[in-house]
Amino acid sequence: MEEQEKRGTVSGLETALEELAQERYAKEVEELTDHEVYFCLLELTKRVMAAAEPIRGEKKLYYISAEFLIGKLLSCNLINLGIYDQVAEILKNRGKDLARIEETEPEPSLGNGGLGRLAACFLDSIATLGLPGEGIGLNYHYGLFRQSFRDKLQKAEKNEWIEECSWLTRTDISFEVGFGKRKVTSRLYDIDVAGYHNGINKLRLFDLESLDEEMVKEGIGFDKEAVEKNLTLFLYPDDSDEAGNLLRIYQQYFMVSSGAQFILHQMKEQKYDLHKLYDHAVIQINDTHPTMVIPELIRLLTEKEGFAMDEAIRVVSRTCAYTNHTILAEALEKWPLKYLQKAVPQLVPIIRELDRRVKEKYKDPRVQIIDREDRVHMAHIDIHYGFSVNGVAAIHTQILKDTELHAFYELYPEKFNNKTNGITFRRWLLACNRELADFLSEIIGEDYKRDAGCLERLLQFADDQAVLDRLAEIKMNRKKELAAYVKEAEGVVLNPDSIFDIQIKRLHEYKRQQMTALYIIHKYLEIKGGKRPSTPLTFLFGAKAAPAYVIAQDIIHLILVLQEIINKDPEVNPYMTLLMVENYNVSYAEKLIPACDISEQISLASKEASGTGNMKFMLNGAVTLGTSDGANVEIHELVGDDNIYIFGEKSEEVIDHYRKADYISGDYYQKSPVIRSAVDFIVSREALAAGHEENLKRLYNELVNKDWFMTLLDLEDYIKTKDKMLKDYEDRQRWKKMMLVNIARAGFFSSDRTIAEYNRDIWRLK
Ligand code: 26V
Repeated sequence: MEEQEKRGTVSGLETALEELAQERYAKEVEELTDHEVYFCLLELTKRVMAAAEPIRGEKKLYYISAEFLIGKLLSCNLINLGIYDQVAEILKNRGKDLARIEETEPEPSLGNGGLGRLAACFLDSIATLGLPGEGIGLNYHYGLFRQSFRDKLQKAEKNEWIEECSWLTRTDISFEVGFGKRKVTSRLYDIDVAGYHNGINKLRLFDLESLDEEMVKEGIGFDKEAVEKNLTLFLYPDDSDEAGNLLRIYQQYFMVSSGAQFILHQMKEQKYDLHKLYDHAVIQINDTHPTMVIPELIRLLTEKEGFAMDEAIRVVSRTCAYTNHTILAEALEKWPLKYLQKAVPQLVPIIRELDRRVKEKYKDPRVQIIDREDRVHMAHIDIHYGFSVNGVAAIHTQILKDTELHAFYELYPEKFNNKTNGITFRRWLLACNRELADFLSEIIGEDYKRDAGCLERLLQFADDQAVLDRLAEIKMNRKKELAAYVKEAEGVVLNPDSIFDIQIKRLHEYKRQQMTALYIIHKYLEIKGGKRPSTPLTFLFGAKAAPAYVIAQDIIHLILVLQEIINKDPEVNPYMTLLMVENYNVSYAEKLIPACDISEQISLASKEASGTGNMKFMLNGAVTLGTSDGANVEIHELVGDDNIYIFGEKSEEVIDHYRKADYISGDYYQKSPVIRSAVDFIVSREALAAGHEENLKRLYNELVNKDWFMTLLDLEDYIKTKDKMLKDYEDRQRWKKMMLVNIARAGFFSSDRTIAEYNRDIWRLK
């Protein structure tokens, strides 16, 4: 700590910065461009972290995940190291603005959405709690694609994020990874993870030594067969064909084989007995993508360490734990055995042996690893050969136990547990809404930064006019800042006096962005008919869609068509604005969330395992409009009926509809004139004039004839509930109180709480 304080002195940092400016650019700090200052600060921060104490312990967690959506790192690292204010001050004295400098940092896009961002929040909390834990993943050079809109359609391009200076540090650790007869080399790169006023852990990212960036030609296209050159180019390449599927298996094996070898290497370095691996290592398997770590560890122990099969299985089973993040059937990985045979033939005998043992013990076909069609159910490997299975919100874990994984729950009730997700308050409050964080410190003290439960102290001020007004003022400031940014980035003017209604998340039918679009059409038709909202409305979307997901592309198209129609219409645009921001990512979320009034969390009940955006919005004083799904259920319990807007069918009813196959969207369409006119607008003359017939008709047909995620089922209730919410917004006093209660009750969703629970129930690190 003393050391940290010394490093933190203004003069120490100032001298170091001056020296770096000279070393790298032979310039004074004042003369540097913002991007050059960023490079100097990056180097400075890396040095501070390299000099700090690593977190140590007798037992270490390995959080293995195909995604770590870490976001920009500069400001969060400075905050966690306790030197943000000093650095900002030094820069200010030299005419530099830290916020502008942060803008020049490229964002690594090493994740798709919630699952990857959760892994990043967890790394922050693990280090903050002083627990020895490392992330293990892949260093994708182009990560998830960069999104742009052309002709009102999504275009995907590569996202180049690795610059000459980056947070990555190349190590001299490398491993051989074999795919049958082919062999490649994996190289380890590290990124330091600083805990909040605590020690340092590491994120370990493996990279393909023989990667060929030149392979990427148009957009995100590349030769999928050339595994020796392409493995760490992109995150989750398009898996709509066999080559894409095989590539995912290659990628996953590359990650787990490197990870397993690395873990055993670390254990041996410490001279630990591998027969007691579970006393020194716990491996948390983040969804099924890293499942092959189980057979791979068994292979390494039997082939290289002289273990008998029984013993290897016993040791590995006591070391690995599995987190389930979805019940969507199409997202549960099942690899055809013949693909595994082609990509990783060395694992097939082990997987067959694991399956044989299951079949010997249990006759129920639902729990077998290899099914009758010779598909390998990855989650089943995790459940049989891991010691813990957890869901990510109370309702999600309950559904796993009652339905999706019921047969497993009957076999192993003791393995099942819930760990409701959380978010790191460092990024999602201290960094993205400093003014709110400072105001909270002023009235309730700083304790909430270490113990998020202390936010409840805010409740004492529920009737304090000055506090309520100040919360509203801070919200207004964020809305103005967002409006300024959006004007610059997208060329669209937002009115900060309007209600900001925001839906930001991956595009998927189950999340039902199409339902918000139908509401917007409904409002548009009302305004055209002369019924104007008393407060103007701003609808903001951010969403990337998987390139091969056709209906998701159509939904984006519809939103962009509506955007043009609405924003161009002088009869409508004083009352309503619509914008889908380009390339929604973590950095954009950090601007959008603090500016939000209405947080849209409207997934079909039972389908969203947890959601974590819902927590970020709540923490920043937005009010949730949501279904009884995922963590919304727990938000509802915490804030009470008066401070949230819940609508729609409950999960039991939805699950029942699926079981009976009795939902017919056409009936809802026929029955309700409100629904019909909103849906019909999709293929109206106006919409077709602005958009493409093929996309719009396909979407229309999907909604009327299929609607697998039951949009029309909940649409009327959604309209009714949202209209009530808009009316309540007019009662400014009431709304400000709702903001306050939401912030005050958000403490439960700190990922520090989640990680403390993982440690208490699963990892037992100390
Ligand atoms: C994956 C796929 C793959 C292809 C087909 C469609 C599809 C749909 C969903 C997924 C999700 C995979 C797992 C995942 O990202 N789950 C998310 O995990 C978050 C962190 O626990 C949680 O908050 C989200 O509710 C959950 O969707």
